[in-house]
Amino acid sequence: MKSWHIKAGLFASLLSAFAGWSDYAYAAGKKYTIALIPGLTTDAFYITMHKGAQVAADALGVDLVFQGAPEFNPVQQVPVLNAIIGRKPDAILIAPTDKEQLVSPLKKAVDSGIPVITVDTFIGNGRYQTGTGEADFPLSYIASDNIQGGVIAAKALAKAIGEKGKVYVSNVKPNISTTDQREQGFKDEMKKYPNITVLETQFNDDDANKAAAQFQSVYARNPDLAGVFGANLFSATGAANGAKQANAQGKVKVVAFDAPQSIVSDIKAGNIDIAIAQHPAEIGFYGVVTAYAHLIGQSVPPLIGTGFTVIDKSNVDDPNVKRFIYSD
Ligand code: T6T
Repeated sequence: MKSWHIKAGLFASLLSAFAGWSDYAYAAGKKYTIALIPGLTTDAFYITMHKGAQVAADALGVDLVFQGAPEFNPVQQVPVLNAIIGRKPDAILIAPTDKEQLVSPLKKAVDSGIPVITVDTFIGNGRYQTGTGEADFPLSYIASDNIQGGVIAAKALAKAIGEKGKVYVSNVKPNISTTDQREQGFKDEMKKYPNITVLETQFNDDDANKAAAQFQSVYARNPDLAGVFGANLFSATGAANGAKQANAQGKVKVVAFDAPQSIVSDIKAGNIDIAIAQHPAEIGFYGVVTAYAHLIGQSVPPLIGTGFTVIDKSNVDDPNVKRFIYSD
C-alpha cells in the first residue's frame, strides 16, 4: 500500500474543480444522496470525519446522510446498513466494523446497484478492484496508513522508555482492519529493540473503563511495566486513566493513537507522552468527493491515503497542530 500522502496542491485543485462538477450534476437535474455509516456515532474520530464529509457535500450540493450504531460492533452495524440500503442512496461510505462479517452485507448493497467505498477500515485485505477474492468489490479505500501508524507508535514508545522494559498494546478486539494493522506495525517494529518485551495484548471492546481496569491488572502483575500503546481513542484514554488511578502516570509511558479534546490536558499533565492524530476530516472529505466523482462517471483510485500529525508537549499549543485535534 503506497502513496499515502495527498499533496496540498492536489487538494486545492480538487476544490477548484468542485464548482464545475456540481454544475454538471445540477445541469443533469440530479441531486445525489450519499450515506456515511461510521464505526459508531459517538466517537470523536467519526464525528470529525462527518464534518469533513459535510464540507465536501455542501460544496458539491450532495445530500449527506450520517447514520450509525451506538457501539463499534458488526451486530449493531449490519441492521443500520440494511436500513440504509432500503433507502436506496446513490452511494454508501462505510467504516466496516469487521473485516469479514461486513463482506456479504456490503455485497447486498452493490448487488442492488449502490456503489460502496470504505473509509477508515476495510473488508477482506483492503485491496479493491483487483478482480480477485470475495471482498474486492468496494470502489475505493480511504484511510490512514495504519501499519505505518503502529511503527510510529513503537518508535516513540521505545524512545520514551530508553529502549528497554516491558510494554503492551491496549487494543479493541481482533478483526478490525485498522487496529489489527496498528498492532502489527507496532509489534514488527518492536522486534528491532532486543531489550523491550511486548506482553500479551489486552482487548477492551472499545470500552475505556475496561482498558483502565486492564492497565491496573497488568501493572499489578508487572510493577516494572514501562509503557503502553493505546491503539485507538478509547484504548489510549483508558490506559492513561488506568495509569492515573494506579499512580503510575509519568512512570509508565503512554503512546496514544487518536486525538480527542482531552489529549491536550493529558499531554500537558504527562498522562500521555505522544498522540498520533489521524486526519478523519480528510477521510470524510475525500470519501464524498470520491463517491461523487464515480457518480458523475469519473474513474477513482482504489486507495487514497491520508496523513498523521504527531502531538507531544513540544507542539501541543501550536495552532497548526491543534487543528488536527478531533471535534467532540
Ligand atoms: O481509531 C479510530 C478508528 O481509526 C478505528 O478504526 C476505530 O477507533 C477509532 O474510531 C477511535 O476510537
